[in-house]
Amino acid sequence: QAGEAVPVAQRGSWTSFLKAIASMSGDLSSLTAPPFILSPVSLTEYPAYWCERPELFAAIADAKTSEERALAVLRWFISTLKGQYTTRNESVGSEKKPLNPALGELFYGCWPDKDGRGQTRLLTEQVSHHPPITAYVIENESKGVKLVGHNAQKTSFSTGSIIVKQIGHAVLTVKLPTGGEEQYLLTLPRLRIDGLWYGAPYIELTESSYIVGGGFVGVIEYKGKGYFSGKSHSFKATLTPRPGHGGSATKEIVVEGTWHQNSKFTSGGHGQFHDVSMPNEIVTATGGEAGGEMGSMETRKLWELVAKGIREGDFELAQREKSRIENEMRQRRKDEAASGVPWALKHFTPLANDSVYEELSKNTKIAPPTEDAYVFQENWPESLK
Ligand code: HCR
Repeated sequence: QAGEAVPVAQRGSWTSFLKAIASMSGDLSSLTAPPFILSPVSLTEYPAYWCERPELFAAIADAKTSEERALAVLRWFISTLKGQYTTRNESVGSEKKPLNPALGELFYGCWPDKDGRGQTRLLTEQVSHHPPITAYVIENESKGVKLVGHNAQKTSFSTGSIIVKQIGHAVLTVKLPTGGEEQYLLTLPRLRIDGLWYGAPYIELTESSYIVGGGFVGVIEYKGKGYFSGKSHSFKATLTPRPGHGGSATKEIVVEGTWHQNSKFTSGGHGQFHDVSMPNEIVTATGGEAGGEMGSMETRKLWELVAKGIREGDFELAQREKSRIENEMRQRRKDEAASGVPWALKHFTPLANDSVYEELSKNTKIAPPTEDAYVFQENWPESLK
């Protein structure tokens, strides 16, 4: 019998959903899940989690030395994790299954200027439907800080948990006050989704992710309850100087703590390192059409009625609208195949190999040696210029 968090009428379909997950691996985005676990938000909105502390993103540009900059990059990165991996639990009680984006789905938004930090803008495009791949760019132009990345997920099932391997990476480019720029390669942690049987899924991060650049190799190790500090959401980040790769630092820096709360230096520095007890700042969605209107492929327009159905508990409406959108997309793909003209992406150009990834991951434990990239075409909509 499935757990208490599952509405009685949906326990059968929850058990079937879990059995379907257990017997497949790869992409579970297209599996039909029971209504109680559906999120009204599409995965194309998730890149906004990278910038819910826009002042920390801007602060990367204000660092004076490469060591300060590497610490600012790490601080911003660690401070995004609470939003990326625990906000759904806090706001709606558990992790939910996001809407599976359509090819070409778009999301635009910004965090307006405040206290001289400058405006940060966000643009997301679903660059593949099968497998789902989301590409994004986040930029604070006035500060000269820009993040370009993409991500996909490969899921498997192990001893009652869903294991999510994140595929993809991001490159952060920072303009230096002295001219020139520094680039950082960011890889993504592995996720374990627990609490499935009870119908209250939650995430723990596992293994390691990397931040390489500015003369440092940063390794972030993630552990749950019973490791380092014995607490959930624990991490230990080590920044090791990389001679010959820029920067003059010689000492190793270590910070430890819990990524959804705070951390402190345990070597190479003193005091508190990060603290995310202050509320985060959610993105202001902006239409990408003339006058800031939303076009038909913009996520909140495309899924408007599905989201309304899920939010208001009208699952018939949600299901009917979801089927309508999926049928329209299927028809679009058939028409493209018949005409020989494939879907044209609006903002990104796919590239089979990323030279920045290849260069920065050399002589580290980052694998594989190369990855795809999605190159941003620098075509921000008028509303975000
Ligand atoms: C794994 C996940 C889809 C992917 C989501 C990602 C990895 C997307 C990129 C963001 O930067 C961070 C992020 C956060 C989410 O926690 C993660 C989702 C959690 C659940 C969802 C599965 C596809 C849905 C599984 C269904 C469960 C809830 C039963």
